[in-house]
Amino acid sequence: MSYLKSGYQLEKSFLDVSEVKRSIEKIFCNYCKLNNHEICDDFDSTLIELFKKDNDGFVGCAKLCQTTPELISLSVSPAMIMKLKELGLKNPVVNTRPLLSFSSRYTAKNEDYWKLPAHQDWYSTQGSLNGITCWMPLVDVPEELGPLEMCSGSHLCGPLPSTEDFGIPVLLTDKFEFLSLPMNKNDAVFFSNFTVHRSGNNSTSNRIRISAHFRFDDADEPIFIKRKYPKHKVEMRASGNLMKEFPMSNYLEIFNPTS
Ligand SMILES: O=C(O)CCC(=O)C(=O)O
Ligand SMILES: [Fe+2]
Repeated sequence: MSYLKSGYQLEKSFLDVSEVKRSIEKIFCNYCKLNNHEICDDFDSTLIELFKKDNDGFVGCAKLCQTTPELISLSVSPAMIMKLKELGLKNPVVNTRPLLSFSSRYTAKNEDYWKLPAHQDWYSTQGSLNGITCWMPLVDVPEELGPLEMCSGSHLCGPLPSTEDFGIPVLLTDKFEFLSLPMNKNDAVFFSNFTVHRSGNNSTSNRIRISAHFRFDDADEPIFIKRKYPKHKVEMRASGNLMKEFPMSNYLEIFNPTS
């Protein structure tokens, strides 16, 4: 079925994500080494242990992983831009910087962090009406890892009533049929901001479903232009000093390395 009819399109072997995965492993492993945290035989266990023992460290690493050149360059790669144009964005622009999700109940404080209920991305983007999300797993996602679940044709309903947390009321979701979409690393699924989707259930006890999410608008979409290109997501700077006891006396050492 075409993208316009189903509201999503799966692309097998779309882009190589191995460099992104490596950049993530490097950030977490360097952090663990420097802080004497255990590095386990497999990466997922290292993350689960870090989450348990040093939650702030886990969150810091996870956020930093979203800023690597490897990830950002995927989001603006020629193949990505070409695909967005093919799917109808005349003049693709980035809605939000790339996001990474580490989905597992063992690396989340509550369910909203790893298992999103049915929603449309529109409520978190609110850019152009033809806005598109590209979702790419960085690991193979078979059924037991909780693939993304999509509702074919749901984008044609337009914006549905939304609850505060961007979910849509259960009554409405009952009308939709969710289709589980197992994927492999390097695959990508592109979907309309109005396509209803939700997270599947990662039922494994020791595996993390790592995925990258890219969101785009179309600068040439006439209503987006008429709405004066509103920006929904605003990043705020925390006020004041982040660390009160920051050892400023060590500041010069970085310019005078001894090793
Ligand atoms: O990764 C998932 O399971 C869903 C993520 C999602 O839909 C979102 O961030 O909007
Ligand atoms: Fe979503």
